[in-house]
Amino acid sequence: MKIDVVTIFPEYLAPLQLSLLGKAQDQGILDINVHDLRSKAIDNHHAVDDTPYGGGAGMVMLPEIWGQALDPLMNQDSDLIILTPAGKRFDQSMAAKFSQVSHLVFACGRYEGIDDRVRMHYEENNYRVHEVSIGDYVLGGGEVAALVMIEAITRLIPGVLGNPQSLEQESHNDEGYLEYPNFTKPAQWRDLQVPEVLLSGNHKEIEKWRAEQAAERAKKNR
Ligand code: JD2
Repeated sequence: MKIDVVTIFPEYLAPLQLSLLGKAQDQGILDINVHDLRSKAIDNHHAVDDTPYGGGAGMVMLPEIWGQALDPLMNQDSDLIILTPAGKRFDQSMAAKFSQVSHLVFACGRYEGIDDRVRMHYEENNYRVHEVSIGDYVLGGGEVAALVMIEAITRLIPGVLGNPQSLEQESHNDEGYLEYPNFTKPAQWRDLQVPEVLLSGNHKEIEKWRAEQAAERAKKNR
């Protein structure tokens, strides 16, 4: 999978070169490139934003700068993801879908976001464009959201995650994650004993207990 990220803060995306993702890039499974939007700025003070038509607070990112940055990256194989608090909520099923595509381009805005004609232009020209939000809280920009999405998406690609068996287990429940409580050595820690059923070796009983615990947790927390 090829991933391009466009931002005025390329340093924010430094973690993409670390640990598991860095290794996947060395192995050629992933190819991640981060692009500095400001390198496309036109005027003398390299402005990337201007005041909003219609008035209101803050600044809006200039469409021409975004066009210059995105045009050379986009092709028929590309999915453009525009991060915005008003986007469709990112979840595990969206991560699974995006893990199947060949090229993702992340547009990370700042200020009050990107002139909406950028979205309109790439939609009009038949590109696949997705406005996405990672959750109902307001971030300062799209960079952290892109990091979250890239980690959730790329760990579903074979060879990126260290342990493929845990992916297989995840796919057995429809939310895509393990919801039962976990325990490891020692069998007693301080005053707390590991639940006896987990030491029993009775796999049928263990599976039943874990399903009950997962249901209880979901009821309490979700
Ligand atoms: C962003 C901002 C509009 C106020 C570009 C915030 C996001 N789950 C999420 N929360 N916030 C964002 C996000 C994404 C991109 C931008 N801002 C700041 N925009 C109103 C503040 C600018 C996601 N994904």
